[in-house]
Amino acid sequence: MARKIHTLAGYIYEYQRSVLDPEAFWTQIAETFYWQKKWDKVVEWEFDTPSIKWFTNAKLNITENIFERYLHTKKDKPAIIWEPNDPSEPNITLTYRELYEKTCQFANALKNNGVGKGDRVIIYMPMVPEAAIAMLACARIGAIHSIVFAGFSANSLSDRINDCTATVVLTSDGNFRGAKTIPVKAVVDEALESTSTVEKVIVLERTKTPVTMKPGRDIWWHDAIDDVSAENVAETMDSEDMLFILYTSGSTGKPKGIVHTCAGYMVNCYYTFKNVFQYNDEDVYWCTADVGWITGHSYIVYGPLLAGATTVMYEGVPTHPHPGRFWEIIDKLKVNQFYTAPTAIRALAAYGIDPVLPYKLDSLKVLGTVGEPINEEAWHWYHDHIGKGRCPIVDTWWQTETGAILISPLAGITPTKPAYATLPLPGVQPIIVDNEGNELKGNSVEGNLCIKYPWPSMLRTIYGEHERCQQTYFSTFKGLYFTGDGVKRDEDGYYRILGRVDDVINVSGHRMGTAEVENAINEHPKVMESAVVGYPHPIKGQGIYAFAICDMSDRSEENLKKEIRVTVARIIGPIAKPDLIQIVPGLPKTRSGKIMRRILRKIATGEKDNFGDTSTLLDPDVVTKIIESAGTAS
Ligand code: 7RM
Repeated sequence: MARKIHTLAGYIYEYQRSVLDPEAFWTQIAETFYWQKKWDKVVEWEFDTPSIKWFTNAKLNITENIFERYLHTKKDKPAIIWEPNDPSEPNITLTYRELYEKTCQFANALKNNGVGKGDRVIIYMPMVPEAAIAMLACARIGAIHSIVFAGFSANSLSDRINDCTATVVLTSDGNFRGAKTIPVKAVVDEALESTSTVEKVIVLERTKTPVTMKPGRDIWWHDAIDDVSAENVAETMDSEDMLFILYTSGSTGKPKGIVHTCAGYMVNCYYTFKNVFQYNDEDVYWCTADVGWITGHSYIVYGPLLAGATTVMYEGVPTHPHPGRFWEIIDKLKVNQFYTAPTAIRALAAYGIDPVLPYKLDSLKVLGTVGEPINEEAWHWYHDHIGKGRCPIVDTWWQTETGAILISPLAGITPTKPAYATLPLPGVQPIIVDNEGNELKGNSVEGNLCIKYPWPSMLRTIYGEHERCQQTYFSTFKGLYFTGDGVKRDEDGYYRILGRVDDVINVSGHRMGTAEVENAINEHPKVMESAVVGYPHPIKGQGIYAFAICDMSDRSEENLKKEIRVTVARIIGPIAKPDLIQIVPGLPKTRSGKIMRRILRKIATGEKDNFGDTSTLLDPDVVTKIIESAGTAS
């Protein structure tokens, strides 16, 4: 297997080599793939505009690097093991051959329904094998998939459909999530009332929830594939053709359509998967993310399948029907690598170790975390009670924008340190700068995390908004990619991610823009103005704290807060509902009208003094009033 690192010395050697000669380093990895035509140049880039191209003029199809590449040797190997929400329903295994045939068949079905290369296809589906099949089928024919997490509201869905002018939506009748059945087709119907580009909706039958099918527009998945051939010749893609768009929240109201392209994403996903998790051919690997997030794209579907791995896909939630469900699945499927989020670890740790005790967990070799900083307590609980002290924890730092893991231990090879993402992977050149953009050299420094050299799976643009891409990531610090994260490099040179330094809140590993939540709150007719900040939350990592100026004349406070939450769930989705709402008489503003979030963040954390310089405030009294009524937040 290509470029798999086996020793610490090997890591150090590869890292140095990757910095001294990045092109030679990435060439050697890329050469193990199947290319219809090889590249002219490895990388062409400049960060000012920005313009980033990897493997220029090469031709490929990512699905040929999953299927045609492995069918000879792995056709009967499980590609996906799907575990249903309800433990009494049988699980499903798809071998590489079966997944290949289903992908080709659905690719043909998409074509029959008018989808062609470059068309945008929205996937709004539960965690079922068909979600992966949908992604792969799009990639097969060169259609650009954009997955919208099925917990998002009709309004969020229609915004995304409109932004990328999608012509097809793939969905299901309903989704099983724990004890709930969510009627997702109805959400799609509502969303499509405010869109004009969608011609076809393909609906998978999953829950048998009654749905209305609009003639001419809506078709059942099983009808779409009925009698359709399972043979399909992969579309020829240019390295820089778009593979997918994935929307993520930013510091302004409108989500950004992060664009990833074919070749670089493929090479980088594969390389990081192999090395970080140290996957071996017989292993069973499980990432608990949802395919609606980047982690699901890169480390449930593309990374593992490009490595010929067996990847587990779980439909349900960690605590249903009991808080030992994850551990039960690990024993049942003999999972070797387990990758989850700190918020899930904290939520399960809150039940104590009783739900863990019935399970052996002896198949586990590697544990991983992603999505937010992990606190030391959760790290130790995971290490001791799940890994039984035997399994290295890879704390993987990366972003929707980076496409693949950038900073992380290599399991069992490089050292780990609780709460540290530790060291950059080969090919990754982090740099820490102060707020003026001066590089902070050496160890024991803290500042803004930037990357100074491109890596293959980095974002290329924001869909339809290249200027915004430049502004958001490449203008804060000239010549550098700015991550939006604060970071510390300790005395040993290890990186510890400190969290966002911009107006983004990380709730249970999901990024929420404060402006986006404020806009949603302000939709309530009784809200005049609001300001949203993050605050430390024992399970979610960060919770959402909303300060709102409201007309209270005809509502009880309790009812108004309820209504605000319903409004936010309707506009964005339940994940964006504020944990705490405080009705306030005013907001701390500067004379120029800017809300001083710094002060609100302190109040939300429970501080009563040390607000620093408040002399620039329009009305310093308002701070006192907010502090006095902080106890009413609920
Ligand atoms: C993969 C993913 C990205 C943001 C990122 C960080 C935070 C992610 C870690 C982390 C500390 C980690 N993509 N983050 N991983 N913080 N340690 N290991 O989560 O686009 O949804 O979020 O998440 O703030 O900028 S994401």
